[in-house]
Amino acid sequence: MIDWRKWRHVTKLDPDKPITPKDVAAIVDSGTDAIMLSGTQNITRENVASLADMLKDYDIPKVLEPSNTDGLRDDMDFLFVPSVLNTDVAFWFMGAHRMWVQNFRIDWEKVVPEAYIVLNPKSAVARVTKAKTDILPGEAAAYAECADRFFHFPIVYVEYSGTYGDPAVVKAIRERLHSSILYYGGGINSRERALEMSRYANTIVVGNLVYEPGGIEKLKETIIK
Ligand code: 1GP
Repeated sequence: MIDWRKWRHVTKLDPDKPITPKDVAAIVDSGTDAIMLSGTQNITRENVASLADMLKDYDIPKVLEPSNTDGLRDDMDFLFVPSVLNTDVAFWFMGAHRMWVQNFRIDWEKVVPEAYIVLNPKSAVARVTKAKTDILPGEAAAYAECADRFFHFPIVYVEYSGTYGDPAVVKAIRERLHSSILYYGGGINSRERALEMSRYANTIVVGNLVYEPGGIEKLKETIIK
C-alpha cells in the first residue's frame, strides 16, 4: 500500500498544458514523491487520458485531482478530491461531490478528501469557486481547524496557485492542526522557497515551474528529502 502521508514533494501536471515525453521522464526521475494530474480549466477526458498515457509505464505514484467529472478514471493510485472551504458557493464544498457520488461508482479505497483554502485572488481556482481570498491568518487557521477537527479531512491544502504565499499564514495554520496533513502549493520556484514552506507544510506541491524554461532543473532544487 502506498503511504501518501509520507510524501514531502508532489509535482502537479496540468492536462491542459502540453508537455513532452522527455520532460515527463525527467520529472519522474527528479526525486519528486508523486505526480498529481490536475488543472482548473479546459479539463477533458481526452487531455487527462493523454497525460495519463504518458505516465502509465512509470511506477511513480499517480494522483488524479479532479476539477470536474469529465476526466475521472480508475487507473490512478489515488483520487484526491478538493472541497473549497473559504467560499459561500456550496457547490465547491459539497454540491459537485453529491453529483459525483450519485452518478459514478466510487472506489472509496482510493479517495482522499482535501480541504482547500484558496488564497490567491488572481488564480483560476479563486475565480471559478468565488473563494474569499482576502482573509486574515486567524480566519485561515480557523478554517483549517474546522476541516481537521470538525470534518476530519485527511488533508488541508493551502492554495496560492500561481504566486508565492505568506509563510506566516502557513505557520498559523500549522499551529492549529491536530491530525490533518498540511499541503502547501503556490509559486515554489527555488530551494529557498521550498525550504521555507517545508518548515510548516508536511508536503509541498510544485506546478507552474515545470512549464518554465529550465523549469525541470529548478524542480530538482525544490525537492527537500
Ligand atoms: C497549484 O498548488 C499548486 O494548484 C502549485 O502551485 O503552480 O504556483 O506551483 P504553482
